[in-house]
Amino acid sequence: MALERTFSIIKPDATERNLTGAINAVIEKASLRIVAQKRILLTRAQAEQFYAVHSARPFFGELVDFMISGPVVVQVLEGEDAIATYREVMGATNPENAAEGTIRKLFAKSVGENSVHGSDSPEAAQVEIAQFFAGNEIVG
Ligand code: DAT
Ligand code: MG
Repeated sequence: MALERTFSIIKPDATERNLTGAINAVIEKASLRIVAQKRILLTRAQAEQFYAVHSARPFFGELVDFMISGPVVVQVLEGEDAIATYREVMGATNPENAAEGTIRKLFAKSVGENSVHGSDSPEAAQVEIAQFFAGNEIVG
């Protein structure tokens, strides 16, 4: 086991329903520490860059429109095996397939409006964290 950091986004469908605190409670209950957090509006360019890996997918336009439709909360989470732990806590991409007690089972509206993002690898975590946070904004 290793102390790791992962990148999280609380998405516009969740901020719109005032679920930031409820989602953070699930995160903290899973022993993940929120070591950086800010509420921002993504620009279209930021959202396109963030999801560039999905740019050829049919849902890309819809995804970018959704991600800039309202405020998001970007976060850095720290803990033992934080990347895998947070993916587990988030639940499956499609809330219909998400396990009981996961954030997406509890709160997601649909496969597109699914309340949270979490990095899927150490490489992605490093790139995603650096896109939104300077080193001195992260306090472990
Ligand atoms: P995850 O967010 O679980 O890592 P992903 O990386 O495959 O999932 O996709 C990124 C986001 O794209 C996902 O959170 C929501 C959107 N998305 C994925 N598949 C979709 C689909 N079939 N229809 C609409 N949006 C989709
Ligand atoms: Mg992903």
